[in-house]
Amino acid sequence: MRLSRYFMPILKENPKEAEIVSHRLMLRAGMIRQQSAGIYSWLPLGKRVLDKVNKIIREEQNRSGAIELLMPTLQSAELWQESGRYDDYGKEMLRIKDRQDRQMLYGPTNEEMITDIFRSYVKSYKNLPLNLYHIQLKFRDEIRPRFGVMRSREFLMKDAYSFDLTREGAEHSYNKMFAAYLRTFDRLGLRAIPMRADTGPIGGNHSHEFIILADTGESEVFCHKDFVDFDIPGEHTDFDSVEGLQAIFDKWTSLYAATSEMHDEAAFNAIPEGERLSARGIEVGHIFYFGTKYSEPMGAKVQGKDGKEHPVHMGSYGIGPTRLVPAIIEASHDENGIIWPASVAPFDVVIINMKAGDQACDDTCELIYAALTKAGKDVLYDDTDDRAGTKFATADLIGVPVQIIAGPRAVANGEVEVKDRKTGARETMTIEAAINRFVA
Ligand code: 5CA
Repeated sequence: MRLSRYFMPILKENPKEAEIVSHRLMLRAGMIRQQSAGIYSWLPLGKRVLDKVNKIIREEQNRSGAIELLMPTLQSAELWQESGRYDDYGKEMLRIKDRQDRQMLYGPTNEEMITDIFRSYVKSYKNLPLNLYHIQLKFRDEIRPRFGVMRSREFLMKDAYSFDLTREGAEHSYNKMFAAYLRTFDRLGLRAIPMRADTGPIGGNHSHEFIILADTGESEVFCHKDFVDFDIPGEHTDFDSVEGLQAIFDKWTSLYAATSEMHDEAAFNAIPEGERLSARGIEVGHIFYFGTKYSEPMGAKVQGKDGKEHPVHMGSYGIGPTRLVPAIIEASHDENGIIWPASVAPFDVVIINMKAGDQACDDTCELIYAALTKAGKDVLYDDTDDRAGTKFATADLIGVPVQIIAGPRAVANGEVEVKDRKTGARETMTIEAAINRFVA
């Protein structure tokens, strides 16, 4: 991508409305724009990161055996009357009437709709277990949308829904998502700790929130410090192994970890003082087991091995991709801007032409740009005629992991400078060596 032809509206001034660093940096880097309270557009740079986050989420959902579909944002009120949640949900739910005067709503979550899909097709235990997910916009009319896309009214959610014949089966499904979440957040460069959590309007009695420790987090959390160094399940984890997944779950729940709603002061104080971690955190995922709460009233039943009909045991599993982007920034930035983990960086590398219009600089940059693009890399080429200082500041702000800097002096020697955004380390090398770093 040539910056001269891209759309990346960088803000020079610090936006006044931004209270936390991720919000400030997302606005400054031209990643998002507020359209009305708590409702945002994702501008091209932000969209690139969001797509990479979603790709990792998808890969790990698929690896665990979940299957993707897509449900609509608008739902019929009738479905929610069946479960009894239409009246319970309160003002957070945006209610809409269509031209036929039918009551509709903008979905805040999809338990009812997925239960409707399930009951329409699945009749036998032989088709279980089943886990269906989608990545779709949700709307919750939060009283206090804040911190940009961290807590917005319209936001993206990956929500998965599992169906099993028995409670034991549902526990295995829960453990699959538990392990998939550990892997997902790790691949996003985050350390998320599963904590016992309150279930709120989703319901059920078995639930974990996945929390990233950050000073700007909205939740107060308490846990054992050792979680910070626990091993993440490997890519060859056997998701069909009941014992294997139970062992992962048991290990990751063996020490104290709870959000403030579930906090047990006495249990926490029983941990030796030096091993306690009392901090603030950002909830990036939340998983629930709620048994037959929806299947029973909505008639989602399957025939069991005994030939009788049984309401299915269900769980739901949410991740907030549009919250994850600012959460990653909260965890990874410095005074100059964002530092993206390579897995979600909007571009793999940025080429900075320090003297656009200078034949040697232009030729060198074009050569590198063509080679890296051909090698399948996402390359941003700053070919604008801005001052070098502005280009460096922009490259640091947008946080691309590697910068290749081509200035007249180095280029005259057939060289460029390669800068690591995270460490700031700079290395001068031949043009060929710079290319080979990515191609080899
Ligand atoms: N149906 C269940 C799980 S599928 C559910 O709705 N869970 S939830 O309410 O906990 O939301 C799941 C995830 O969505 C949260 O962990 C969070 O990452 C994200 N999320 C929730 N509310 C918001 C919001 N207002 N802004 C941004 N992300 C949000």
